[in-house]
Amino acid sequence: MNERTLSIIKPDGVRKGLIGEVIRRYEQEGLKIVAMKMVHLNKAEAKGFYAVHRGKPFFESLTVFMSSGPSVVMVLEGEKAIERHRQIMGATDPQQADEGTIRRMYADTIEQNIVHGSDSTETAAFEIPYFFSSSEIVG
Ligand code: IDP
Ligand code: MG
Repeated sequence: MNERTLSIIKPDGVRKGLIGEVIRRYEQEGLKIVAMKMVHLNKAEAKGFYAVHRGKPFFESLTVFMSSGPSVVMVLEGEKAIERHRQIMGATDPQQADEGTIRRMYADTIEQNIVHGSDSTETAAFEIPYFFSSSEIVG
């Protein structure tokens, strides 16, 4: 099934100069970029995006981190794009992530793990319009 998923290169990925690396990986893997922009989330926007995690012990720290600098947000499109992107990203904790995944290669901690990816069609349906209107998505 052709799907769309939301990717975020988180503030740590931007600070480490990994925008190009991550985008190159998506292009190599055949995930088509159909929308892209830079954003600097404020705290309220970070809380809204991660509302599903409200109440968890890491929520406060996560939203401070996500609002600590600019991010790159993208919509990726392709066959099984949600699952394929999750595989390319690797597990949430970089120490648990498979060899060759973005998080294993570049992430320092379970919190500062370089990339975000929608985990289901339902999540993608919330996350994509959180950043993009339909006219900002090409194709
Ligand atoms: P995911 O990004 O792999 O889907 P989620 O469980 O949805 O992982 O968590 C969202 C984000 O919250 C993670 O990417 C990471 O930045 C942060 N996070 C998740 N679990 C922890 C934790 O145990 N400690 C600190 N931060 C965490
Ligand atoms: Mg998640």
